[in-house]
Amino acid sequence: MHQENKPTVKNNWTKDEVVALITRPFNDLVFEAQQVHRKYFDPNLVQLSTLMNIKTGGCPEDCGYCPQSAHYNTGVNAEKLLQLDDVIAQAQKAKDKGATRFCMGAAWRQPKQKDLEKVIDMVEAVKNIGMETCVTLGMLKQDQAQELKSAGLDYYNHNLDSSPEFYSKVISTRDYQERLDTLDNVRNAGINVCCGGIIGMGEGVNDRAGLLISLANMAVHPESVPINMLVKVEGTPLDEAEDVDAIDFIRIIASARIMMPASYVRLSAGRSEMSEEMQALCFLAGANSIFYGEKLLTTDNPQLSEDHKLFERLGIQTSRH
Ligand code: SAM
Ligand code: DTB
Ligand code: SF4
Repeated sequence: MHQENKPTVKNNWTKDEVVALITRPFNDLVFEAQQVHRKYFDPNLVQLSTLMNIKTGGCPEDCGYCPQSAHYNTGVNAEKLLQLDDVIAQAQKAKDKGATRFCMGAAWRQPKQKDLEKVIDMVEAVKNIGMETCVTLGMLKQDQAQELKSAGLDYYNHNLDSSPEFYSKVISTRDYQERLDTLDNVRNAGINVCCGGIIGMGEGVNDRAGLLISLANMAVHPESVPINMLVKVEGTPLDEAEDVDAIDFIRIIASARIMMPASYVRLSAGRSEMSEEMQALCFLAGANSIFYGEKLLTTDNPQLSEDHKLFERLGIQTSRH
């Protein structure tokens, strides 16, 4: 980031303002997003994060999009927390392939103390091989966040997923405020916040605006903002959700970039279902990070060779260690 361009953090966005932003003429919206992007970032540089599911399935929460919820029959079976050696081997592989951050996900409502200690060992080991670390373990208490910080954790991912109003249509076992509380605990511990949402759950433009407002009106913007396009998984309540219009999705990327100018905006789940042209427009609209690796948590992501081919066609470089 260019040091001379300190971001002016606007955190009083109104619904009307953001709906107007999202629905501006597409060319005006994307042009402004790209201008903002260039003030804070190299426009031809994308950061690569690799995901690993360290604890699969059997989750007690009922998130309507999630293949790992125990409430739905999706063919994903519950497994135990992985062993440290497996995690180190995968992280080393990810580093060798060019990822700079390793993100470990667990299908938990919240971590038990005994499990947290094992995750802490993983964080320390991944840091030792010279990668940035991120974990997503569900709700976190203040002292647990502090422990992760002491272990050297760089980022904690915890998504708001949608607007406060739409959220309860998708999840009943945890409320919006509990998510905000976890995010406060992460922020207070001095860990970078990774927080975003999902587009394509049947929400309208007001809900998309509501999600962006919840993110951008935080006192400090999340350093990393994953924008996921719903991956429809058979057996989940959202399996039959209507497809997201590609242009509408790109509008959300552009709006996120304008509203959180100095944050990394990650083009997250759903890339396997996107054309290369759609991804290119997302990068033009200000996305500057992706999940890199053949798998997300349980679903498919593009092959590394496909990503490299696309980056080459676009003249995009990836962040170095
Ligand atoms: N269990 C933890 C939690 O929910 O806080 C961490 C893992 S959870 C799988 C992380 C995020 O993945 C969710 O908040 C959601 O935004 C995203 N996600 C899960 N299933 C998805 C799907 N089918 N399509 C797109 N995003 C999804
Ligand atoms: C995020 O926002 N997206 C990632 C990560 N954070 C943990 C997860 C996407 C999961 C997609 C469905 C799956 O593979 O199970
Ligand atoms: Fe559990 Fe996270 Fe999936 Fe919700 S999104 S069911 S909390 S793994």
